[in-house]
Amino acid sequence: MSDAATGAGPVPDLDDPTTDPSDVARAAAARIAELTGVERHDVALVLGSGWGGAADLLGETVAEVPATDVPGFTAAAVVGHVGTIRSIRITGTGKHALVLGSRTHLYEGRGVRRVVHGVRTAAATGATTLVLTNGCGGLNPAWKPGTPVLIRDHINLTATSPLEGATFVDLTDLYSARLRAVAHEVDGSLDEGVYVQFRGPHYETPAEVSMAGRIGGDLVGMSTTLEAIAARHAGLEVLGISLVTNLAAGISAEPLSHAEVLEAGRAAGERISALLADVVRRI
Ligand code: 8IG
Repeated sequence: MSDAATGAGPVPDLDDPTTDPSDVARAAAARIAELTGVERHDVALVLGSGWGGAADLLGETVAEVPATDVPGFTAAAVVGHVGTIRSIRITGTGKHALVLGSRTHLYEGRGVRRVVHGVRTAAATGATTLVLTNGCGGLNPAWKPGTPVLIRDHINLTATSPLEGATFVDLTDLYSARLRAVAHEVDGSLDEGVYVQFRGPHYETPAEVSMAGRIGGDLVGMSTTLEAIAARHAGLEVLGISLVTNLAAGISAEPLSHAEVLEAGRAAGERISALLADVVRRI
């Protein structure tokens, strides 16, 4: 086993093309085990815009570490995103959740490996389930800001992949039907939708939103699809939940603002926190 795989010795550089990103993920997982005292995690959650407080009801926080203390992670770049990694003992199950409070977005220009490093690290900590959350724009005018929507499938418009070389991964059932059923048991009123990832960081034009709808999309955002692909490659079962924080451009007459996004997250906080906690306890 290499030094990286045991957590001893120098960690290879994620940006070096000769580095295997899973070696860095293993080093990160070893460091998380060391810093949290939790040998193995069962489920991992990535908290996106509006979801920052949603892990608080999951259980008791065992440890919280700055993401920058863990190999391969970089500081959070977006206001409203939390740059910590938390280990939580899930109430009533004895399982452990790894909560990634920040994500690297493709639009930051740090490369796809950084975008999916958290997901690969989660898999290396032992997690078998991944919950991806995000804030996004909605195409359905019935989805008022603050509406959570389950991701049924995605369309990746980033023109890139987290997988390198001839890595042919089947994405037929990427967003687990089993986990969506669990979410429906918790809240029978949840709608489902197809999430379309654009690169960003600009929001879409109304014409692009119209296109997203015509090709089968219901939600538009700047994250999640690359992470979901990396998760499937790593063998994780994936649940995706979007918080519609704004109507997508052109769906409403109002212009989009990041302040609106943060406010919708605050207003929906209680409902989505309870939803997330109830779903995770049943996973
Ligand atoms: I929050 O309307 C949030 N993120 N692409 N479009 C895109 N990303 C988003 C949006 C949106 N709202």
